[in-house]
Amino acid sequence: MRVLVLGGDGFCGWPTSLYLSDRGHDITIIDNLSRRKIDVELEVDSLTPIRPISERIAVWRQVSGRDVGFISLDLATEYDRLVAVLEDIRPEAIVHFAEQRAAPYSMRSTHTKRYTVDNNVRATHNLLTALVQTGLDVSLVHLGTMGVYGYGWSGSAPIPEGYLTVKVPTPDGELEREILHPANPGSVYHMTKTLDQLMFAFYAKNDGLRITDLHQGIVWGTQTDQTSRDERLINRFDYDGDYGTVLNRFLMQAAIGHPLTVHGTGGQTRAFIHIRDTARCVEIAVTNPPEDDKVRVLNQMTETHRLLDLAKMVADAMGAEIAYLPNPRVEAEENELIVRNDQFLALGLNPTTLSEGLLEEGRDVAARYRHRADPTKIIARSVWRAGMETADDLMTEVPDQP
Ligand code: NAD
Ligand code: USQ
Repeated sequence: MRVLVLGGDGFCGWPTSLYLSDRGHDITIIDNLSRRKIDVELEVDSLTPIRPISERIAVWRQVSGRDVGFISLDLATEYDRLVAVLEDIRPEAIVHFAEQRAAPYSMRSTHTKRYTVDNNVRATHNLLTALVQTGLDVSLVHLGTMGVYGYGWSGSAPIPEGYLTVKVPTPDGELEREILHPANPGSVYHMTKTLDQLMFAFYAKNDGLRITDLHQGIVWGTQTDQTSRDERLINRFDYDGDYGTVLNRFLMQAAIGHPLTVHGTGGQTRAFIHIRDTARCVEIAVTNPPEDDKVRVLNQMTETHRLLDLAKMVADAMGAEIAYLPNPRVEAEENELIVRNDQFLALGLNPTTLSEGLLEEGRDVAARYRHRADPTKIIARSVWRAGMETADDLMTEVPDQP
């Protein structure tokens, strides 16, 4: 298939682009390289030495014999160019990864809140109107998040895949209705993903666009079979307090002898997926588009874990200590999380789990590049609790230990 990968230079987009290319799809990446620019702004760098996009693509051609196209384009601000690119390439499928994706960065300041909403909402809406304007018959696959459901809202009831059946009282009894699961975002970033959902529902209903929204859990791991073929293809590894996600942060922290930074008691339960499964799931979604004008929602996660259990697992395996830090976020201290992912399993996903030795892969990557780490960037400095402005305000609190 001819596939456009929007955000194809990022942590999920790069390995997915190579995976799809390796599987015989014809890939063009669109990216404005904003993620690399934010690293410059935050004065941090990927733990792994990622190469410029042109070099990445040239090396992939050398090792695979396959071409991947690249177009530098800002989806949020370059609408006419987007339409021209769509008309030129005439993709059969589009994978949309191109949003500002860090919750802490989105809560860092008034500027980053506004940037995250402007960038994400405009990027998604521009894409939808461009698809309507060009009239292309495309299957759109968007990377959403498990965080649209929020945590703890439904207690121990399993989280369904996107929709909930509710009973509405009527004068004569009650009616059953299927609604989008109530949105319960925990950050401005997560809020943009809930707005994306509404835009998808509207354009699917009104214009018949074929859309799949993947509600993805926290991605961990670094390498895939494709990115490990040459060091110059290596994927990015974020460890800083804004962009580093929890499990990769724990692996990196253990590798450099930093205590594992558990927020609060570590009673938060979250959904996880390995980067290899991200790429597999995207291909499954691209090749199985919805058949009608209802947005197809799939929960893209393979397992759930309590953060403290993860920290203990990493601490035991690597000899690290655990630090219980005051939580900079506004979130439930503890929650249960049971998630349905029946659709991906039925479509053939064979999940990669934490117990399959992949923790060692993460540990090896973290250990190999630990000399590149800047320990001053580890503690989360974005504080979104009312009355607290900096991480220093937060450090005056002594959290309860479990
Ligand atoms: P990332 O920041 O590494 O990659 C996003 C890419 O999109 C970057 O290369 C960036 O330059 C590009 N981009 C952003 N705005 C753009 C714009 N306006 N125009 C063009 N390009 C733009 O993020 P990631 O971790 O690869 O996440 C990709 C997607 O998956 C995001 O939408 C994110 O919300 C979702 N997701 C990620 C995770 C995770 O754990 N990383 C989990 C669930 C969902
Ligand atoms: N946490 C710690 N210690 C840390 C970092 C995080 O205890 O050092 C905690 C956080 O307080 C939170 C949990 O770990 O309770 C998850 O944090 P995270 O930064 O790993 O993940 P999150 O902010 O939820 O965002 C990430 C991606 C985002 C994606 C989301 C999927 O950055 O793009 O949408 O995971 S989900 O969480 O399922 O919504």
